[in-house]
Amino acid sequence: QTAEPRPTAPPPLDEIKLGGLGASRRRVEDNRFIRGKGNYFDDVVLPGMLHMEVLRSPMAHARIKSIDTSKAWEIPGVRLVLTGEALATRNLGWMPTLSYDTQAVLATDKVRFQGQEVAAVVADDPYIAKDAVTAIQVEYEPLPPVVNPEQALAADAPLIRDDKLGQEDNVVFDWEVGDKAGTERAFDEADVVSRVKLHYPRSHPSPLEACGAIADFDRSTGKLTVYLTTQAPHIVRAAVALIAELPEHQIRIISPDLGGGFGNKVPVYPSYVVAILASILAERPVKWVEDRTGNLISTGFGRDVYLDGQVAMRKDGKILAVKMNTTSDHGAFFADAQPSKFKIGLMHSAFAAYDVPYAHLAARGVYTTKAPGGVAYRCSFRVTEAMFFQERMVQAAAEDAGIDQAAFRRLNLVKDDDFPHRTPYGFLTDSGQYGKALDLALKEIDYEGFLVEQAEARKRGRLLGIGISTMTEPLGAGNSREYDILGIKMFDSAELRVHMTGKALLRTGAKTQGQGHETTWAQIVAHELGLPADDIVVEEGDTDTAPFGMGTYASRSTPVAGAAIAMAARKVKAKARKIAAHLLEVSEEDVEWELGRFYVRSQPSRGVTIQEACLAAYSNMPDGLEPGLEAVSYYDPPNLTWPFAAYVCTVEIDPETGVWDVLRFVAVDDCGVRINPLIVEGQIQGGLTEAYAMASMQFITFDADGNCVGSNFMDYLLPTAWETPGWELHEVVTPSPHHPIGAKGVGECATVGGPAAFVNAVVNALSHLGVRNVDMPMLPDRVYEALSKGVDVS
Ligand code: MCN
Ligand code: CUM
Repeated sequence: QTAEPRPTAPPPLDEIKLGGLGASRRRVEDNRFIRGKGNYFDDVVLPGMLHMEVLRSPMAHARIKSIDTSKAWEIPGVRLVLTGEALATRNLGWMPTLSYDTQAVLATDKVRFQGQEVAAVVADDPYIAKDAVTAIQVEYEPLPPVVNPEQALAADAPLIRDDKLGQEDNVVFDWEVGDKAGTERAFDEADVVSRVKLHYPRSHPSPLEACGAIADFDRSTGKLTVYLTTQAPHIVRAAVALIAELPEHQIRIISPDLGGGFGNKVPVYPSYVVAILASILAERPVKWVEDRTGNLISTGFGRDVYLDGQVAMRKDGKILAVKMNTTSDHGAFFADAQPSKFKIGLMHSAFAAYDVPYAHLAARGVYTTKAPGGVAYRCSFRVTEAMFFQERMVQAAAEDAGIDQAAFRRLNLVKDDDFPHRTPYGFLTDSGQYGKALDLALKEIDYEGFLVEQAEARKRGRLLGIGISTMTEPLGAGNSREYDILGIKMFDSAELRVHMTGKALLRTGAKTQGQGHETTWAQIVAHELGLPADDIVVEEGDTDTAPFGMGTYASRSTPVAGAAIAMAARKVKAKARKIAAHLLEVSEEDVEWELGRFYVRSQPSRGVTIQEACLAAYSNMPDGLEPGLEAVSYYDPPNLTWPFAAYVCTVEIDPETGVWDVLRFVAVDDCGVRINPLIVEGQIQGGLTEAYAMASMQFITFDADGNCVGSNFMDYLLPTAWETPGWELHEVVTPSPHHPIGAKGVGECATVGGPAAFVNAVVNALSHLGVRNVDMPMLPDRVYEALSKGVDVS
């Protein structure tokens, strides 16, 4: 059949009604989540499945003298007891980390942090496995613990990584970037130099669902299937292929619904590897479920970085240069998941929003007897630390120069006509309207009015403070020139299959953990093709079906996979256009497009809908054109996307107790074009809540013996609706010039930019008392000490 003219052209489709760009579409995945119908790895039950439990070290640092497993073997129902020694005979005692270090799978020589995996039991049920683990007898010879960089770098510090040939101290790396000579010159010429020393404490991503795996090796087919809590299934497949020396096509990693990730599910954990080996040995499926304490003491930490930061200025407040010296505590193994090229992640994205001519960063990483990790909890490869340090340095600099914080930022922020802007450490930012966002935030909070109120309040002994945080951050690694993990380039992918009825299946190399990809990805297709979003189903996380991708972290999904989706949809549209030309009996050049419909340029009433073109792809294709309507796109972004945020917070501190309350928090976010405003706001609210958590109550700390304090949710606090302030959200939209739909990432912005707003506010409330810093978490006793003695508290 061919297309008959209609009397008049149909009315244009309403993109919002279709669920396209800008539609606050309700999250489709919530249909199953709120009904308890989610499919988490713990819901998977395989025939003959065995259960694994891991024995963890009670000591932070100790030599293993012996491990006696005989009592565990005697317990009925025990199938396997594994130690590092048993693994070592298969060359699996150690595994590579994502940062080119090595990590013990099960400890053989020494334990190097409390909670380290020492042995594992596989049994008929989880209770037997737990009992049997306690029957394993390990004889330890204690060694001195090392719980911070100062101890690690002391002359008489014990050598933690004595397993590594040529390692003579506890230094992981020394890395520097920037123009050292230029920076020194600028400091020499400066009128004012401001200096702060800060610590960004260790935090934990604490998703509601901890980690786990079900490994299922089928000897008859040689295929290994692993249900795994991972944000990056294809990276795990590559790692397993490397570690277990299995061929890639025989490995299938399935990441089902995840109960939150927040970076916790990026690393490859020893217990994953042990579960896989156990399944190969037992020839049965083996399941490992991490308990809460195991998760809190041993997996995927973030932060733990010290800064000595300096800003050189002219006396009018213009920044001339910055110097940053960081020391990061990586625990016993350098296991950060981050681009290989950059030893301290993207710390050098600091000051990207400011016009700073010279900068130099010297970063030192050290080993301690603490759990590894390093990049997690909405960190975007240490951008969290970079922006926190930057915004704390900026506030101190404004104070030291005697200039109002808002005016100081206005003076130094990059101007609208200055894009693309080369940052002091060499990135190129894409777009922004920083002044507009800052002004909106200040207007909404009534900045001038608050300053008057604050001055009045001070006279009566009330402590009011206002804190600002303005930042742009790099989201969307990578471009393949600069970004790789273990040599695998950081691009991403989408595969779009359009069925004959105009319904479609979309798969990507990303992996949602709660961000709502099933909802938002369909909206991109709806925007590109005019198909209703409800007609598009989204699948992620199965390496046997999803196109190869690097997974979801560093808020890279929208910038990279999201771009791939638009490009795949455009390929589909290009083919549909050929089919439409055939149906309309005109040449392709005469075919025009409006949302959801092709029509003849000279006769707009003659057209075919996208659905009609889809049907024809299977039933009436032109000669010489392949049937079907599918496309795959691998997208290698030309640049990162650079969203901007201006956060302003007001607080009141109780001078009697040090308890501080957030009075108001205004957030202006510019993440370019918003695919789904409702989801974006949810991401910002969640991110601000995490920022508030770190600023007010969370840190993973260690006692002098290296015991992890914070092994449960009584000690490691999660803010509830009771403590969490109300967030006042506003937007500015500056599209990314290089992203196909102008979108920038947003998932981590609020956690990256948020903390400094709280700390700046508390410090501002105390500045007239001589206080320049209170380290996070700003627990009441710390704040009280600062205000009662007029001192910095770290
Ligand atoms: N979005 C949008 N318009 C934009 C940008 C984003 O509508 N301009 C939508 C996206 O389509 C997506 C969501 O917002 O549904 C987040 O997108 P993006 O910023 O691309 O971030 P990712 O999808 O890559 O998510 C990763 C990011 C990270 S790194 C952490 S950590 C984190 C976070 O997301 N973990 C989360 N948010 C989380 N939210 C939940 N619920 N659970 C987690 O584990
Ligand atoms: Cu660094 S936490 Mo997120 O990038 O998965």
